[in-house]
Amino acid sequence: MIMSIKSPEYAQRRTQLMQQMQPNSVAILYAAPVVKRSYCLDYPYRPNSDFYYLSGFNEPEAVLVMIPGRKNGEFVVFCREKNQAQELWHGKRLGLQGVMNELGANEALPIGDIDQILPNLIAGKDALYYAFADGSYINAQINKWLTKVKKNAYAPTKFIDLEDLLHEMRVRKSSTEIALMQKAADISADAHIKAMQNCQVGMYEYQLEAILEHHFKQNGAKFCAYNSIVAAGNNACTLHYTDNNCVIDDNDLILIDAGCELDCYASDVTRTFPANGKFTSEQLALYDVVLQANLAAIDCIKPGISFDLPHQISVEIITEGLLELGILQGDKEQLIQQGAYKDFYMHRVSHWLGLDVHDVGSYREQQNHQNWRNLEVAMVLTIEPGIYIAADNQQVAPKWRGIGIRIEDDIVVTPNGCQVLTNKVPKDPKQIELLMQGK
Ligand SMILES: [Mn+2]
Repeated sequence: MIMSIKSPEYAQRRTQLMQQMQPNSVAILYAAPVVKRSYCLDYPYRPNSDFYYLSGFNEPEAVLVMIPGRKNGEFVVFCREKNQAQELWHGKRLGLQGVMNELGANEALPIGDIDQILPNLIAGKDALYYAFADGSYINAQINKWLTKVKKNAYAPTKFIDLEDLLHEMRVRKSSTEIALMQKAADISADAHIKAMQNCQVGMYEYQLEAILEHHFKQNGAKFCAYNSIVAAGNNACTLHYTDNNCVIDDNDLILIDAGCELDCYASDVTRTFPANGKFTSEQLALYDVVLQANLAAIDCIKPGISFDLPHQISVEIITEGLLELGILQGDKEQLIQQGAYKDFYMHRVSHWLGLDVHDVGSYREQQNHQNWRNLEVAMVLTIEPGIYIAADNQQVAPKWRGIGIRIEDDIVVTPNGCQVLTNKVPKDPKQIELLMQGK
């Protein structure tokens, strides 16, 4: 269930990009570098998301060049050549011929020749697109090529951030991407179910983590989309807790925020459940507030609403809930105005989801950056309200302390509303208790 490297969708994306580029321009995009982990060893390779989005190519030491209107072909790729010795140690490479055949490059050239050949491809162009965020290495490369071009030709004088165009394209997902994300969400949902079913008081958090990640890999998801958070008791109040090395106590709630990455597409799922299979009344009271916020925020999602609306709804429900439980005191509207909820709910309810877990793309209108943008069909976002009351919070009654709750789902905007990709894993407290009791 991965997208074939030969999928015509990659070429369609390149065409869509080139149609938006200025006349007489060229775009250059580098593959992600290999990153060293220690001494002789590297981190597992993960392609740059933009690079993968345009090519499906997952080798390092490669450069995509897109030149709209070029007679000899618009898509040129620099890549590693075939090399028997290197491939014996490190695995197969596509090589020049493979890049032509599989990737559909019009021309494939050895990466070692880029400094000689690339200046010819940018000579006489008006504008050069590249990813500004790629930083010092690409800046140095570009300066080197420009210096070379200027010796005997006209060099581009206009430099445009390639990410602006690409990231806007990535905000709306194709049906292939949505199908992939559904698959990733299904694997993650099943992993969360397994964690609930196999949780035992006295286990270490990392043992639950192992259950989740075993399921990811067992189902073809090689990587986690982000470092798994398995937080028992007060650890759940650390928003990005990843130590996962504590023993799970009897009355702990466990917050698991973990999702697999499938073919580079992320899922992002959080569930919170009682270690011993039964919520205490305090845990349940707070849980219900978060669940109502999650459900109401999802319920409002449809094309045309502001990206900010689900957040405002979650703020209102959480403030109201904290008021009812006596954790906040005062006038609801005033408390919302003052942001009193931020002591307990300090993050926003949503982010984009896609090739990156906090996916790229603006949250604001292009015309007016003051305004939140409106949701459109095929956008994918998370909904993840939470309440966190740390053990050392002296402002609230002791019975509420040491409880952290978040409930997070992945949502696709559809023409009539939305579709929840992560519905498979229960979030109703009764259903969670029944599941944990083996029913
Ligand atoms: Mn998230």
